[in-house]
Amino acid sequence: DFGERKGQAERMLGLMDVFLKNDPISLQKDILHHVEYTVARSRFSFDDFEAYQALAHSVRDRLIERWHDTLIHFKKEDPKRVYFLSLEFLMGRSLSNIVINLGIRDQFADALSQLGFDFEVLAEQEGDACLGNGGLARLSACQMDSLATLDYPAVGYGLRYQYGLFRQVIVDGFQHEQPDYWLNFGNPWEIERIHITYPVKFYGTVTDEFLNGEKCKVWVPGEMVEAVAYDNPIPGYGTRNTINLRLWAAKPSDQHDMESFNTGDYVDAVVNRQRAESISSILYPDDRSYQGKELRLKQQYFFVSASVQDIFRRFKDTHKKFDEFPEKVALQLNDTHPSLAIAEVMRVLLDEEHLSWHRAWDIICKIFSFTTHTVSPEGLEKIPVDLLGNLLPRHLQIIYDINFNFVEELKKMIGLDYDRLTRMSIVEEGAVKNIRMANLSVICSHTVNGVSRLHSELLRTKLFKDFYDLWPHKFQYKTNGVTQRRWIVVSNPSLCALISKWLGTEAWIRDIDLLIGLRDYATNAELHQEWKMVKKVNKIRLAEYIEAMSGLKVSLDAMFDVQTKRIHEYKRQLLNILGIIHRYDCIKNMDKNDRKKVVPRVCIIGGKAAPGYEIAKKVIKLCHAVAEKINNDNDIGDLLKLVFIPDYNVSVAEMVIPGADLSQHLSTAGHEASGTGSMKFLMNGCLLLATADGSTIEMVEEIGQDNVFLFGAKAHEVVALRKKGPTLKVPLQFSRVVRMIRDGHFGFEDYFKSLCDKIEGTSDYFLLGADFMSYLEAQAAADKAFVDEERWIKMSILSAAGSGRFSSDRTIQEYAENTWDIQPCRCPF
Ligand code: F55
Repeated sequence: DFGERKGQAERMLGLMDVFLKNDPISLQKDILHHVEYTVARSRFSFDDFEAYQALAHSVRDRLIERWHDTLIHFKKEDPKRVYFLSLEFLMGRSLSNIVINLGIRDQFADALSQLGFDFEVLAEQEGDACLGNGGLARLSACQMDSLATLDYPAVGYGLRYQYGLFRQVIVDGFQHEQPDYWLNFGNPWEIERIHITYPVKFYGTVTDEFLNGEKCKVWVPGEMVEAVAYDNPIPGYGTRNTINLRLWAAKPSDQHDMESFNTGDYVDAVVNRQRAESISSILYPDDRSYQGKELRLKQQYFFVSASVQDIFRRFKDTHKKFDEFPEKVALQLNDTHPSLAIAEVMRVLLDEEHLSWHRAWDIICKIFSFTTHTVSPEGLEKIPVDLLGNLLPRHLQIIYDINFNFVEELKKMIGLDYDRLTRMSIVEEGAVKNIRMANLSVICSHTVNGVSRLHSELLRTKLFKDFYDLWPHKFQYKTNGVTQRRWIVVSNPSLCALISKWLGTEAWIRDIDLLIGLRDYATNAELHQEWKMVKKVNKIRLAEYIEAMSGLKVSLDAMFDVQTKRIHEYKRQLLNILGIIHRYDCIKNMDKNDRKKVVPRVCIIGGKAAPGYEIAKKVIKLCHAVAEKINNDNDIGDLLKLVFIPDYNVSVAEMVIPGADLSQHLSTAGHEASGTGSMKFLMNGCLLLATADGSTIEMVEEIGQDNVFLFGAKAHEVVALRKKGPTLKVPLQFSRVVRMIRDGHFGFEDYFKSLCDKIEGTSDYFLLGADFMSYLEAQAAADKAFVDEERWIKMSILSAAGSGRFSSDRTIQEYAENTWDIQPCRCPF
């Protein structure tokens, strides 16, 4: 490899120790070295944040060793790789996760304590990387952890947004958004690769030209920007494998701009160049609707184009024939957001590699797989044809050609069923013509995955029924999962130690199926005692956070009842709040004796509303208004408290979830594609109060009906209930609590009017009224179980014991075997 520089290379290798050492002295030297030379602070004066930075750099050095070894190993073995394309990755903090996966947490903690530092305190200094909205983005992060741990040859691709998801600040109970300039404090977890750049083209025109007597298309772009790679190593647990998450940042292009410098004003030209950077500047905070914004489309193509160029470069390094492409490349589309990759690969094969349409299309059909994360037709992405044609003229042509061929084939198969042809076409006709990205993705992928069994059923019978009838073999599902490394080992160290003690091994951290072994001790008194202690420790941590944040003191004897997730009408945070008002009203109307029987509750709600989502924002305000009233009512005391936790993100979740006794998952059945928050709660021994929706159905199968508080209409009943609509009777209790809001019990009655109107009369689309009694019954059942402590703890143990199926390790293994057809490629130690 080194060729003429062999002698030099040997000398260099001789100068380096084989690997960095992990004994306390080496670690301490290393940390102090980084204090002085990387952070550039004096060894005698640095604060906790600077200590964190030095610590992070020492960890990074060790991470890089393994990352290099893995990349070299992959290069040597040249296995088929999966390229995971996602516009969002919600990584949260990295330090603890990385040292745990590298297996050097205790060594670092010891080394630090000898220096007078507490590892946990320094870890708290790290800010979250919030390059995503919600479940979809956190799922990508969990799946990267599993891909690395299971030794799969995988590469993640995404965008390096300068501004992550907005920070939620609450002022007078209202949500305000503030920018998250997360890179302000530096990012030790990324490696800037200034030499790995690709030009990305936009706008311009397409002309027909002749090349060697063949007609071909030439795209003359009107704008060019440069994509620069930032690599984020992702370490596996219990393996040397450390895979790469490559995020692209936009920089002005040097080649293209020379013209303007020669012709125009120098200062103007420089200022104009800065505009290029705006492509990767901001994450769109909306997790439901597509607004047809040009910048968003530019982001999608920017990251797709850079990733595809990178994939082709890697392939061409070692391969000549494109027919081998599908043996080496699997492209996974995380929702439709990266689906321009289909047109882009097609374009490169046709226009740059000069393959025939037939050969190129054959390759396309073998490499793409698509996972959708939505249930509703409105959730499917559409791009106005005008927008696409202007920004990416050649891609629009290719999409039209794909569609033309598809529709011709379809006619042969189903005849001239005009309605069906119209529904299945990639192009939606109408006042504004749109490209249906979901149809494009389904047509061009060999596999379409749902994220839970119910979701898959809905895809087959509703959303993609026409396609399912045509190609039943394409449709699969992989029930989502979450990584136990982050959601138990990192976030709940006491539970982690307890599980390892009772199972007699730490092997469950890689092999989640072992967790089921806890079932054997579900009634063991000694385990019960220890289990209780662990929950208490975590409740204390959460209570301290609540007090520090809001000044509210909460009782540790109360049931900690949590609902944390993005705010959405279908997730029904409003149902929770109405239930709380009902509880409050009941307590107010009780006599002293009855009050003694009330099970005390601390209700905790958290989550962000999309900035333009008015109703969701009103829910947040209502929560605060109700909390204000209840928490200051002396009649109520510790019997009921309501807390809104602001700025819910990954690191807040790591603290909230282990401290929860009960968690709520209230989506109207048939609306939550999967739900992954519930899995994190389950793993932490938190009981679920939930509708039969998304993955919950499968969770109930694992842990048994008796161990979940299920309520509400089932998915098939929801359809019937909606049809009944106006004739539906709502319970008096429901009307009463809504009336309390309308009457100004909590103030702001004018502001809340539209919220109340949304759930009364014929407009209660998400069926809060219809499910209300059933919800109250489930809540009463939870109260009853909670006072029977032994029963509660048993249910809690059985919840954690039964959570194994919901590890992303299982999900990823299923993808590898049934969708991507890839094998593990383990880096030797
Ligand atoms: C983000 C951007 C856009 Cl443009 C649209 C949607 C989103 C987004 O964040 N979606 C999302 O989080 N979907 C969720 O995916 C989870 C993982 O599969 C599911 O568990 C959850 O049910 C689903 O709502």
